[in-house]
Amino acid sequence: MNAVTPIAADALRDQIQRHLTYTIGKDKGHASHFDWRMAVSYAVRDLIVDSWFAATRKTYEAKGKRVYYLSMEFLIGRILDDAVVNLGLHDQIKAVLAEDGIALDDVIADEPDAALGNGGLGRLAACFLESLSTLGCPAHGYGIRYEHGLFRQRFSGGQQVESPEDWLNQPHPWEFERPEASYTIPFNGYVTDEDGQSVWHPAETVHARAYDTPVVGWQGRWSNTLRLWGAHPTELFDLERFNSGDHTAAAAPEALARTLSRVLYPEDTTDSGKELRLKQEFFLTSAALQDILRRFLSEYDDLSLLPEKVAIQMNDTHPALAGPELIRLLVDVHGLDWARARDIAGRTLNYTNHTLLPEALERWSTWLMGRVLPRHMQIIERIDAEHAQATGCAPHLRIVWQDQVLMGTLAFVMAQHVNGVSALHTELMKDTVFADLHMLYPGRILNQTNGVTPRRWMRLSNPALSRVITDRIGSGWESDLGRLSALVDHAEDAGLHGDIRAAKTANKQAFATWLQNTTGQIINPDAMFDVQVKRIHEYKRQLMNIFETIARWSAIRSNPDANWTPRVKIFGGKAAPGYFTAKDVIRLINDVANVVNNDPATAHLLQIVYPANYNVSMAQRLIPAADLSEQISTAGKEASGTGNMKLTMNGALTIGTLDGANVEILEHVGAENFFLFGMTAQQAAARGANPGHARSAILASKPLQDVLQMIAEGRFSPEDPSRYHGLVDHTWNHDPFLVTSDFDAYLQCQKQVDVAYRDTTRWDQMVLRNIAGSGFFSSDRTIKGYMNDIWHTQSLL
Ligand code: 26V
Repeated sequence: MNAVTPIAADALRDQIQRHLTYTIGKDKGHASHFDWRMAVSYAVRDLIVDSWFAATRKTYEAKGKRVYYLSMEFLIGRILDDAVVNLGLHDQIKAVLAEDGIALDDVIADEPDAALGNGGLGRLAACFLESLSTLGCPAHGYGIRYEHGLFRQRFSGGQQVESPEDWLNQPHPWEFERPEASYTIPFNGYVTDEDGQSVWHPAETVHARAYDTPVVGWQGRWSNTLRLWGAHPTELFDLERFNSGDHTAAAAPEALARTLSRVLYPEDTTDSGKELRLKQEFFLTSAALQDILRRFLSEYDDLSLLPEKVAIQMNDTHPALAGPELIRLLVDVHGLDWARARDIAGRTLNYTNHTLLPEALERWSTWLMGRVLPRHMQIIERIDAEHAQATGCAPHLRIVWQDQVLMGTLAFVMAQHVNGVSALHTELMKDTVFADLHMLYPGRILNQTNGVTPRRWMRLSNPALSRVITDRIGSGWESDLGRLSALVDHAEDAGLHGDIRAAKTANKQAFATWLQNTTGQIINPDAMFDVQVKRIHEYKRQLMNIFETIARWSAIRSNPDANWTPRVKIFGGKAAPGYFTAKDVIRLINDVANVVNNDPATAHLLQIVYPANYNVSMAQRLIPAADLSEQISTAGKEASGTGNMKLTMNGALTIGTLDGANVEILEHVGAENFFLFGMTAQQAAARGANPGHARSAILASKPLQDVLQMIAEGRFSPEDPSRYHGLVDHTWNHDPFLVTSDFDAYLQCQKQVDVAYRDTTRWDQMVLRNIAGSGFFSSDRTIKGYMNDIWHTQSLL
C-alpha cells in the first residue's frame, strides 16, 4: 500500500477552515487554541480514515490472521502530534496555521494527554500499537475507556498531592463511538446444572460499548484500531422512582454501571484485592472476547479455525480471565465440548510477564472470584484439575492454592507462549518465579526484549537530532532503526560531533525555557542534565540518587575549588497514592532541593529539579535534553525498562546496573560507552539474604554515614528534624533494595561520569556510539519478534 496521498496546502487549509466553521461552529476571528485544535484534529483524522478503511478491507480480503492485544493500560499521551508526524504534515500545517497567526506548537500543547496507564507496561502497549500499524500487521488493541486516567500530581510542602485527571471533560476528537458494538457483561449470581449443562444466572449486568480510535503508522501506510470499552447501564433509569420524587435513587443503576470504566487504578505493584478491579478486568476481557468471536464468526463458521486466524496477547495477568472466559463462551454460548474448547483456547492465547516482584503478581481469593464470577470459578477449577492431572505437580504449583487463584499460574497454563521482556528478565523467569512451571511446560517461555517507537521518541520529540541523522545517513532510519549503525562510520567526524552537540544544546535550552515558564525555576543549560524519570519505587532506587546528590553537595561545600562538573539533577515521576515509603522519597527529594538550590556556595555547580506531574508529554520535552540517564535499579528487579532505551537513542549516556534491558543496551553500545556499576542479580540476591547487609555496608562507607547523619539531624527538614527518622531507620535496618551495598560503587562511578563529561571529545564519541547502537531498541524489532515467534502472523504491506 502506498503512503497516504500527499495533500496540497490549499486543500489542507480548506479542510481545517471547513471544520472550524461547520464542525466547531467558530469564526476565525474568535477561535481559541482549543477551537483550532479541534479543527486541525478533525482535518487530520479525515486523512487517516481512508487508510484505516483500506487496511480493514485488505485484512478481510486477505483473510489474514489478526492480532488482539488485551491490556488494562494504554499510556498514549497526545495523539495529534504523533499523527501529524506520521503523516508527514508537520511543516504544511504549521505554515497554514501561521497564516492566521497561530503557532502549531500551541495548538498541539492544548491537547490533554491520554494517560490511560501507570508507567512502563501501558506505554509499551502504546508503542506496540504504533509499530503494529507501521508494520502493517492487522491488529486491535483492546482496553478500557477510563473517564479519569492516571491522577494529576502536584507538590504541597514537597509532598505529593493527587487530584483526579479529567481528559474527557472536553470533546475527544479522535474517537468514534460505536453504539451498535455493545455487549452484555454479566456478574455475580449463581450457576445451575441443567441436563449436564452449566447455566449462569447473573445477578447484575452492564453493557460494554465500543469507542474506536484509529492508530496510524509511519507515513500513513496502515492504520489499526484501538477499541476502548465504556461501561453503560443495561437499565437506564428507574422511571417509577423518579416519578415518585426520589431522583437520586432513580439514577443509581446508571451510576453503578459507569463506575466500571470510571477510573484507572493507580497502583502498579500491590494487588489491593479490590472487587472493582476484578470487575474491570473481567469487563475488558469479556467484551474483547465477545467482539473477537463475533468478528471471527462473521468470516468463518468453524471455531476450530480460531487459533489459525486469531492470536490473543494478554498484557500481564490483568486480562488473564481470557482463558476461562474464552472457554465459557465456546462451551456455554457456542456449544462446543470442553476438550475442543480447552484446546482452542490454549492455542490462541499468549501471556507476557512484566514483573517478578512477588507483591505485583495478582492473586484473588476463591471467595471473591466465586462470588463475582461463579461460572469462571468452576472453569478455573477444571482447568486446574487437568493441569494437576497432566503434570502431577505439587500443590503450590496448582492454579488454586491456599484459597487463592494465582493469576500468573492461570495465564501460564492457558498460554501457548509465555514471554519475558528482556533477556535477563526471561532467564530470571526460568530460574526463579516460573522455574517449576518452566520444567512442567518446557519450551513455553521465550524472550521478546522490549522496544520503543522511534517515531514518537525521536522523530517527533527530537526534530533537531533527527535532522542531523538524516543529513548524514539519509531518511529511512525512522522505520528501519538498525540503519543508525551507519553513524559509526562517522565516529571520528568532528563535524558530526558538533552537530549532535548543537542539537542537544538546543534541546536543553528549550527545556530550560519551558521549566522557567511553568515553574519559575532557572537552570543552567551548560550544566550536565542528569535525569531519572520513572515511577517512584524503592527498587528503582531514587533514594540512592538523592543520597549521592547530598554527598556531592557536601563535597562541593568542603572543597569548592576542586574541578567540579556542574550538574542539574532532574527527577520526574509519580508514587502510588498508598505507597508511603515512595512518598517519603518524593518529599525528601523536594526538601533536599529546597536547601541545595538556595545555597549560594554551590548553586552554580549543583541544582535539583523535580517538575510535578511527569507524563508522556513531559517525557517528550525532557528526554531529548538529557545528558545522563539514571538506570540504577537493584539488579534483578527491573524487568526491562523502556525509558533507558528512549534516553539512549536521544544521545544520553547511561549510568546503570546490570538489570533488565540495560544489559542489552551495554552490549549494543559497547561497555566503554556505558557507566556500569554495582552488584549483579546473583550477587544482589545473595547479599539480600544476609540480614546484616545494610548495617555492615553503612559502617564501611564514611560518605554514606555522613549523608544519613545529615538527614537524621534534620538538615533538610529543620522545621521538623525527625521527619526522616523512619526512612533513615529503614535504611539502616532493612534496606530491602540494597541502596547501601551499591552506594560506594555508584559514588565512584558518578565521579567517572564527571571526568568523562569534561572531556568533550570523548563524551561526544560516546554519545555517537550510543545513538548508533540504539537501533535494536525499536519496537518494530520487538513486534517482528512477536509476529514470528508468538503470533505466527504476517504483514499485509
Ligand atoms: C501491576 C499491577 C498489580 C495489580 C494492581 C494493578 C497493577 C497495575 C499495573 C501493574 C504493572 C506493573 C508491571 C509493570 O509496569 N512492569 C513494567 O513493564 C515494563 C514494560 O515491559 C518494563 O519495562 C518495566 O521494567 C516493568 O517494571
